[in-house]
Amino acid sequence: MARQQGPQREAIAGAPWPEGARVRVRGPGLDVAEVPLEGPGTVVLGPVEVTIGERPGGWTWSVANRGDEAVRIDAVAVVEDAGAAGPEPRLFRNGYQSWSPTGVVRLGIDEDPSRAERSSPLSRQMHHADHEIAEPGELRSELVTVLDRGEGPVLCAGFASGASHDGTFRVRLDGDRVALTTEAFLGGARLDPGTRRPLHDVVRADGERTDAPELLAAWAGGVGAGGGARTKGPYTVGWCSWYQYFSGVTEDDVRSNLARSADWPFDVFQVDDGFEPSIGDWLSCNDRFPSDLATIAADIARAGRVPGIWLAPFLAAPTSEVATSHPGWMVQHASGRSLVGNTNPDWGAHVGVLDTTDPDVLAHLEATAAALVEMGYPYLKLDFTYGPSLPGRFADPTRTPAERVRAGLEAIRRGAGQEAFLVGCGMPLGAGVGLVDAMRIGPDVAPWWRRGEDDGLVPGYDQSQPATRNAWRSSLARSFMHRRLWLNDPDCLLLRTTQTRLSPAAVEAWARAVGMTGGLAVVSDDLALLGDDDRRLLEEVTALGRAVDRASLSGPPPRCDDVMAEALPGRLSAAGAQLVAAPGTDDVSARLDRT
Ligand code: 9PG
Repeated sequence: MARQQGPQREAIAGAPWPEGARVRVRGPGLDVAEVPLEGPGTVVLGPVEVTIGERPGGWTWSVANRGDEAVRIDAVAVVEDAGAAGPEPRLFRNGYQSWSPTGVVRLGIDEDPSRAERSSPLSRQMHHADHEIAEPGELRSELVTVLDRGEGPVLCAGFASGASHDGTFRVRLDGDRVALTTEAFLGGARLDPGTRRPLHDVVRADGERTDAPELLAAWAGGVGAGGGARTKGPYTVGWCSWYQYFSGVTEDDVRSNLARSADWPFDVFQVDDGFEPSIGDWLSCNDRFPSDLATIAADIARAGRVPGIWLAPFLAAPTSEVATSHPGWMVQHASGRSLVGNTNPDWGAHVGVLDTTDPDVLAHLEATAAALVEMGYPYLKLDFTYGPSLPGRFADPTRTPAERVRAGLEAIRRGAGQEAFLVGCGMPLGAGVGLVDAMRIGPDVAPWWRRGEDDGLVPGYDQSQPATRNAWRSSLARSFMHRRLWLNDPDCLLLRTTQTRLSPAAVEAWARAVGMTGGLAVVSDDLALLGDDDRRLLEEVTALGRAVDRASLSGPPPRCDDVMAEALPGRLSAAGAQLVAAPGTDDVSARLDRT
C-alpha cells in the first residue's frame, strides 16, 4: 500500500521534482510495484520506505527498513518521463571504472555493451555497477550523464558522491518520449530492521547543448569539493616499464633505463607489473629481479627520481603466499567457488579477490602499503581495484560494492600515509574521490592505434581493450575531471617509432593529446630506442601540459569541445590552445592551434 506524506509538490530551484516520477526498489524477494510520488515525501514499498527531500537542483533521499526482517537491496530508483525526444537523442556515457567504455552514445541506435552476444559475466561485472544485462534499447551512464533529448536544453544529472554506493543513469526511448531512471545501486547490501541508509544526493542542471563540458566540469567541481578530492598534487612527468616490457620486465630493463635517463625530465620512475613473485605478494621479487625492492628503490632515488611501484592490492593468485596462508581472506562466489577477479595468462590464469570487509584483510592492506612506502616507494599505482565490487559472499553483507572498494582504499591510504601519491587504475571512479591523487581515466594505450584482430575478442567491450584509440576516446571525454576529482592520468606516452605499429603521426598526436589533458605525462619506452627528436617532443608536450594544468588549477579544466558530437572526439581546448585531431579507425593525426 502506498502512503504519501510530507509537503506537496514544490518547485526546487533550478530543477523541480520530476512531475509524474515514480519510486522503485529492487532486491531479492522485494517484489513491489513502483509508487508514484508527487513531491518530496515518503513512500512505502513493501517492507521498505524511501524518503525524498529537496535540495537545490535535485533531491536528497534515504531508504529504511520498516519491517521485522533484514532485507537485501539491489537498487533504489526514481523513474521519470524526461521529455519529448527530438532528432538524434543521445547521452554522455560515463563508464564505471577507469577502463570502461566512455563517450557519447545514441538512443535508439547504440546498444549497451552488456547486450552483445556472448558478452562475458566478468566483463559485465568489471565494467558496470550492476552486472545484469541492460534492457533492450537501454543505455547506461555511471555517476554522471548529460542527456541531450535532441531538442531543448540538455540535462546534466549526477550523484553528489560515489563513496557509499554507486549510481547509474538508465535512459531509453519510450515512443516519442525519453525515459530516465536514476538509480542508487547498493548491490544487494543488507539493510537490518529499523535501520536507515542515506543515499547520495542527486544533482541536476539544465543548459544549452554547447554547455555540456561546462556542466560536467561544474558537477565534478562540486563532487570533488564535497568529497575532499586530492587535487593539489604536482604536475608529474615519469617513466613506466609496462608498455615496453609488459609482464616480462627484468631488473636489468629497469636499471638500463635508469642509467639512460639522466637527460630526461622524469620526476617519477615506476616499475609496473612483472616484478612480483605472485599476484597478491607485493613485498618481494621474482627471479628476474635479483635485488630486493628496497635496493631498487634506493638506486632510483639516488638517480634523483621518485620510486614508483605497481600493485593490484585487492587481487591474489590461488598459489600466492597471501591466499595460501589465509584462505579465509578470499571472497567466495555464490556458487561456493572462489570469486574470479580477473583471468590473465601472465598471472597463471584466474586470480581471486581479497575480502575488504574483513578487518584482518584491511590490516594486511594497510601494512602492505606502509611496507612499500617504508621500502622507498612513495608512488603507488593501485590496479584492478574494481575487485571487491564484484558480486560475491563477503564477511560483512551490509556493505555495498562501493563501500567494499573504498574500505580497501582507505586502508591503503592509512598505511601509505598522507604524503604518498596514489594512482587509481581499473578503479570504480566514485570510490576513489578523496583517496587517490591521480586516476587512470581510460583504457590502456598500446603500441598500436587499433588492432583489428582484437575486435570481438571481448564481446561488447572492445572499447575497453588496450589500444591507443581507446585511451584517446576516454581521456578526451573525461578531460573535465582533471583537478576536480583528482589529477587525470590519460595513460602513458609512447614516443618510440620502432618496435611499434603506431604511425609517427599517431605518436605525435597522442603525445599532444596527453599534453592537452594537463594530466600525468609518463613515458613507457625503452629509452635506448629514443633520440633527441623524441625528447624534444616530450619537452614540447610537457610544457603544454604544465600550462594546461596550471590553467586548470585557477580556471576551467580542459574542454572536450565535441564530447556530445563524436563517439571518438578530436577537439580539446585549454590554456589558449586547441587540439584539432582527426581520429580515425586506423590512424590519427593532430595539430595544435592557438585560440
Ligand atoms: C599490468 C597492466 C598495466 C596497465 C593497467 C592494466 O581487461 N583486462 O584484462 C586488462 C588487463 C590489463 C590491463 C587492463 C585491462 O592493464 O591498466 O597500465 O599496469 O594492468 O598488468
